[in-house]
Amino acid sequence: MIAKTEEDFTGLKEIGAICGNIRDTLVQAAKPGITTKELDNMAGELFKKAGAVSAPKGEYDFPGYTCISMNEEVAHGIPKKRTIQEGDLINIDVSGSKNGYFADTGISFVVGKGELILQEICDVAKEAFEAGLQRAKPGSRKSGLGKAVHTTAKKNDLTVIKNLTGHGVGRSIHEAPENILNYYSRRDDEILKDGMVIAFEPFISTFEEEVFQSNDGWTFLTDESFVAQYEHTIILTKDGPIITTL
Ligand code: M1C
Ligand code: CO
Ligand code: CO
Repeated sequence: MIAKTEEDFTGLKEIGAICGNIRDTLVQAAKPGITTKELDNMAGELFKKAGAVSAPKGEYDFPGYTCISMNEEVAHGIPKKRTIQEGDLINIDVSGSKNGYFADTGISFVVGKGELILQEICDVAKEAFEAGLQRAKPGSRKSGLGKAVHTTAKKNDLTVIKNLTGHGVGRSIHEAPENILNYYSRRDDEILKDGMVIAFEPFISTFEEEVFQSNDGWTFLTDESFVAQYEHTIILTKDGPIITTL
């Protein structure tokens, strides 16, 4: 969407704060011994308390309030009776709506002490987000974000996932502009607009560049790589970006 009115900004910030808080609460609770289903139930309670609705459930009938992915799972992981252990790579992705406004945020992290490379991909995903954010300005090309993500990955001897993308958000969970890529494409000539709301979500990988879909119909998996994501909802304005999900 293009945010224009005071009401737009207030509504987007409200659901942004709700999703950001749920994300942080689940990250804090993701300790060895807890299952991803237990984490997801906490999110369900928090959505309800906030008068908000989970986007995966509300929009797609996804079997969970949030997407929680572990190790070989990259995205759209289904919360289940799988116990978290020290050293696991976890991704928690929280998206929801309230009063017709949507937000989307996610983070990958390592539980306790894990392999160094896992922490590294998480750090580089955040670094890639920050590099793209510098280019997230009205009047600039959308492709600049992907360029920044890919450059950051290559600088760190890592790769990007080419078949997962960021997207517009605001009045629904996935809307125009489509396909905010993790790499530069010359064909992508879209210009970012003042007030445009996007979910920017770089995916950084140890070496593979594509994920594939599990036969559960939801989960995106890797073969031999590990992948990290970092996502926020951003309102682009000429006075600088507003991150609603901090
Ligand atoms: C690139 C994996 C896809 N919040 C989720 C997302 C995922 N992005 O947009 O960040 C969507 C959740 C819907 C099941
Ligand atoms: Co998301
Ligand atoms: Co998203």
